[in-house]
Amino acid sequence: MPREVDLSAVRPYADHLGDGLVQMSFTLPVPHSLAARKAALELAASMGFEEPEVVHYEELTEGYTYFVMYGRCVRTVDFASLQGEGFDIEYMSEDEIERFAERNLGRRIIVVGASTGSDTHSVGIDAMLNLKGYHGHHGLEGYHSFETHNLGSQVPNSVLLSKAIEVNADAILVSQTVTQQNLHVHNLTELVEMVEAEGRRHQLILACGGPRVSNELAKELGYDAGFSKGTYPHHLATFIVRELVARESGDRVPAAG
Ligand code: B12
Repeated sequence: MPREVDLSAVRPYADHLGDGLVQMSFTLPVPHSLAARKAALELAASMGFEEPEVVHYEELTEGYTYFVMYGRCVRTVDFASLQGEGFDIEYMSEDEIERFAERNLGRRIIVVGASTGSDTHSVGIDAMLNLKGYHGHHGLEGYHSFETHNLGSQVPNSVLLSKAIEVNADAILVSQTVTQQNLHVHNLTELVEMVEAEGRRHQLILACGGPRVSNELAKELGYDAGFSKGTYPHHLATFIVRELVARESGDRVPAAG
């Protein structure tokens, strides 16, 4: 019989429940040496890990050492208090999305997407929109219920918005990867301001994504939803079809996480 988990005091699991064992890896900008190994052990201890252990370390490049370590985490988190907060959404499968859209909208959903501003990272938006998709889940281009326009990377917000207006889009999708000097916040905010200035905010779904974008940040900046690492196209598609149907029927649905 598996032991019952105390959900009010959860800690990492490795060999047995509650052992707190964590594997971690990092690089220190110091030459590969015994002193480097000692430094990694001290650092892990000061992070709060008990019984830290270096299981592997090697020179990454001259003057840099890469470590793989184990440590015992003695802290816990109260998972019970985080449940029932509406964090988790039940996503539909691709087939379910197609049927839901067909039944409730009966038309194709037009989406326009890009990686905006000076950001050249296109893999995120391609993962969402292009046929080849991501991890075996093809992008919205492969859905019958979606018409997609992927403008690529380094797209000015003005160009993205013009395209959305030209094709009468239902949703604008933005990807932001570079966060240095809060560039993502600047780009994302500029687009919302432009959409609002054009008086189009109420007729467009605005969604953004990227490794450092969260649903909370997106909402703060005036978007309907934000998506981060681990997002698959059907997560985005579920959000869009539900949101559109809710808007068209005058109801509200919970936003995606
Ligand atoms: C590939 C890559 C590049 C390629 C990009 C090629 C391309 N065509 O995209 C090249 C070599 C061009 C590049 C350039 C640069 N890069 Co780069 N790059 C990467 C790298 C290795 C992988 C990024 C990636 O493709 N991830 C895979 C995709 C699938 O993940 P993702 O973007 O997170 O997308 C997922 C989610 O976030 C979400 N998502 C993303 N967008 C969207 C949008 C919507 C609407 C939705 C719903 C979901 C969603 O869904 C996706 C799937 O789950 C990362 C490091 C890393 N390992 O992550 C650095 C990294 C992103 N790059 C970085 C940097 C700094 C740069 C440069 C500035 C370097 C330089 N000094 O020149 C330049 C960028 C210049 C510019 N003007 O933008 C930094 C960013 C640091 C930061 N936080 O600001 C990183 C983190 C590397 C690092 N550790 O320093 N890079």
